[in-house]
Amino acid sequence: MSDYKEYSICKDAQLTLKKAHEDGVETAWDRLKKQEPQCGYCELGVSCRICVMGPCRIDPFGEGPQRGVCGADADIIVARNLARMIASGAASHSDHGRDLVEVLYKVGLGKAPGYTIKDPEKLKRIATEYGVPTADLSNEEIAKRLAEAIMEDYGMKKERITFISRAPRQRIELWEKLRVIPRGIDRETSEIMHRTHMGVDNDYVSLLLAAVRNSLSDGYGGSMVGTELSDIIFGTPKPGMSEVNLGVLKEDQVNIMVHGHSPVVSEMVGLAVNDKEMVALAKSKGAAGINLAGLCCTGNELMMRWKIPMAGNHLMTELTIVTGAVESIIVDYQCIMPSLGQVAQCYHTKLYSTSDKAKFPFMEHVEFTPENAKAQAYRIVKESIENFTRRNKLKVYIPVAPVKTMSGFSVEAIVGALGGSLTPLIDAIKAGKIKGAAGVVGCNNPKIKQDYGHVELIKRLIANDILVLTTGCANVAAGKAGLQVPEAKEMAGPGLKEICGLLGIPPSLHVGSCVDNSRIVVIACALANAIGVDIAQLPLAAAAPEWYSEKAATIAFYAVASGIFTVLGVMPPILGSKKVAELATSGLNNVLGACFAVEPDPIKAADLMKNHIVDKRKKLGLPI
Ligand code: BF8
Ligand code: SF4
Repeated sequence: MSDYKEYSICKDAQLTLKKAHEDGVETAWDRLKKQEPQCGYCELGVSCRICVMGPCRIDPFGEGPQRGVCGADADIIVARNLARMIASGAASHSDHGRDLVEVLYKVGLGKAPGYTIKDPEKLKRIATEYGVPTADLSNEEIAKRLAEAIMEDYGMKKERITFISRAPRQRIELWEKLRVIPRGIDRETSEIMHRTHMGVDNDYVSLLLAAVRNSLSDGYGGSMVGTELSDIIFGTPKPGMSEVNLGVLKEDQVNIMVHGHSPVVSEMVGLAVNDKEMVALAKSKGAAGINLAGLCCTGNELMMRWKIPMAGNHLMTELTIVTGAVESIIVDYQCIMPSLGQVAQCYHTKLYSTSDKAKFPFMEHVEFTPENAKAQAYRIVKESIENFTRRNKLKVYIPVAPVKTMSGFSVEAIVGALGGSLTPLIDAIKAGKIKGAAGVVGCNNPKIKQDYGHVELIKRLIANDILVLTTGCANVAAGKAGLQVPEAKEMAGPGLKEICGLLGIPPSLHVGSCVDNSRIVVIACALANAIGVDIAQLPLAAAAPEWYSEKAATIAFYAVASGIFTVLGVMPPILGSKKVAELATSGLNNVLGACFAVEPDPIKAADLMKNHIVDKRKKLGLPI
């Protein structure tokens, strides 16, 4: 493939992939090819290696074995594997959230130099939600007490996690009936690992309900904690302009990238690169300055708050190094390909891991803690500046010019843009100017042409007057395609165009990183509460067109558990059990009022979502 158009719709990806191959660099696309054909048993979810009586597999054609050594059939094996997938996703987000709790706690103790409380008003609001007193207490004392209260949400002292109360009454009653209210953030993940051990839960329905509870412990627990505490510590995002794609790299500057998910590390790097002494040092080495840019969700966190430019999403991470223009990449955790260090061997780029729980081949480990983060950030920035002198100018290739994009749509910012309440949005939905809203979220996956799923889907949704909210790698796809600037209203249907024009907002809103899917949940809950209906009655839908990650599976699960119809662009490994597949794609409707669909074609996916929204509007008696 000489022009690489089969791999990605993005010019920067196509051109840099060509350079990667000229430079002899292997990428995720190449490795996927080497893996093909991938294991059919695993694709169907019918292989099990939970214990060492196995590994076992079920013959999907009914001729070979129908039970594992322990006696588990396809339904049990598929449900157990799926539940473990959800548990891993929930654990990832929730452990990320826990790191924010730790920072908040240490800020309260005065043991986290460099970190402060950037949004004291939100600190007080969330403290009140947790029943923590705020009157006559310093911000630090409130921070400490709030952190302690949230720590209890992680354990088993409570009957239910705190933020679950944000859901509408009808939904909570349904969850109570189904016994899926999370009792503790860690408890539910731990329980799934227990249930799926050989010889514990062997009923596929019971396993899936436990997985639902685990996913809710993420959506209304770990992720929501991650979002709310990040806002308190680093500031609640406000809308503003920035830039996106590989063109954000600067040929004449020291380029430092931050990659991963937690803003705890990258915020301190942001502090260091703006230090006058560091800038002077960069100039003394012949650079015009220091350019900080993001990758993946760490990039989303920085773009949301500080409008730091974004170099790319998941499948761009290796290609970023291939530009030859990057002095360092500082990673925290999640979605960081273990190949990055190998790619960097061909260039001068230095890679740093920063978390005790995330170490990688060919990366230098510089451990960050709340106590030492500021000092460590300065150390790495200094080394990155020194590394500028090692850059081989002949190898530098920045393939495109950057594209403008808008970011920063926290719930507070959306309510602010609407003039202080959700009423104007509700009125626009009732009048049919906005037909409904859709979350378009998730990853890249080399099995799908990069960003094609996101961009085509979003284009069709907005053309049908459906307001889009994006998170994670979907943001980058939408941003690069010019869908997240106010001018993109021209691509929207007439009603959405009018509203976007009045408010000066894009028809596709960047609401944050993947933990910030909790912002979408908060909006859905607030809309349902304001109208007095359940979330499942609202004209809402969600999609993860290019998902790859266990975290995305968990997000999709808590979306459906919240009552939001969700379309997946990649098939989850469930087809080996007709019962599990049937439950996920239709049976859940009778249980949770929402279900999944799997549709790789974004045009058909948009139709499914549009039809669902029309159906919900009809049932609410709204004009179509
Ligand atoms: O948490 S969208 S590839 S970077 S998992 Fe990862 Fe997927 Fe990107 Fe953000 Ni979310
Ligand atoms: Fe095989 Fe059962 Fe062990 Fe799974 S748990 S590997 S199906 S024996």
